Amino acid sequence: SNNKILVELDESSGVATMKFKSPPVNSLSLDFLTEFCISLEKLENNRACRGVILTSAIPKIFSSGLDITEMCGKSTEHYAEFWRAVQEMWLRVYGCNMVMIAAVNGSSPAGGCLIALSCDYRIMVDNPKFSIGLNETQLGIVAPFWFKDTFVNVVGQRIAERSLQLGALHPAPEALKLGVVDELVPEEKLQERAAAVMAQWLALPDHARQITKSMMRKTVLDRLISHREEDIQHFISFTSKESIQKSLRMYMEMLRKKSG
Ligand code: CO8
Repeated sequence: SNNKILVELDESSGVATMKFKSPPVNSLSLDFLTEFCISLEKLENNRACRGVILTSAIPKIFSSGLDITEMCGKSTEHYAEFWRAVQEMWLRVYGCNMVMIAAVNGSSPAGGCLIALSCDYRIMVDNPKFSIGLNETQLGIVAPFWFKDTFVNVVGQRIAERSLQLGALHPAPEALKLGVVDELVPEEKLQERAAAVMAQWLALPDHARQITKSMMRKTVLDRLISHREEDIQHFISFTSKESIQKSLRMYMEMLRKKSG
């Protein structure tokens, strides 16, 4: 069903909000990713829209990252289709001409963190119960090079190197200290603050800001664009390994036990 992402465009300010609403945890399933890309593309093609705020309609969770069930016990064709959709999501957000602001109102592991890192600015709710980070190693998997590149471009080599190896999920105050997010605000101030930051960014002439953004991000975008098929093949062979399947199953089991 086409209702995992609620889109609202305020034509007077030129600002759209995309709210993730895919219970229970906004995991990035193939359906979610497909709808996300279509929604973003529509906004890109709408001249009335100049900026997008990404946030969640689900309390306490921004996004739980890639839907692990899409990576478990599926066919090679399915893995290829899924991974292409993950790549597409990143290429669209990281390469987006519009101003993208993440209003992170809950936990944001792995793929959820990647979405936030791909925006121009991150505001997170000031609650130490919410954490954000690329925790792939904790699942026994490896963050792809373009996840790593995006992370390095936000926090720098040293912090990324340590955080990625440890698969660290940083509670909001620590995420601020490390530069994973740009600021923390009380939950009830989040939308207002996101709108205020957006207004600052939109005060610049679009063309100069867009060319500058593209100049900063082009190398990293091109690295995936020119190795896209290889990256898909790599994902398929990695994910198909029995040892990786076992790690993912054990991790899902651990999540179920924790909640049950
Ligand atoms: N995918 C699928 N199902 C999930 C996911 C997920 N990512 N996360 C949670 N769920 C399921 C749980 O299994 C649970 O199911 P059930 O109700 O059947 O038990 C349900 O959602 C609710 O989860 P919780 O009870 O855990 O909900 P909480 O509110 O207690 O916690 C969290 C929410 C914090 C989001 C928690 O669920 C969590 O930590 N989830 C795991 C997040 C995670 O580690 N994601 C990593 C995904 S991997 C990724 O994004 C990048 C992979 C790159 C691949 C590279 C390969 C080459």
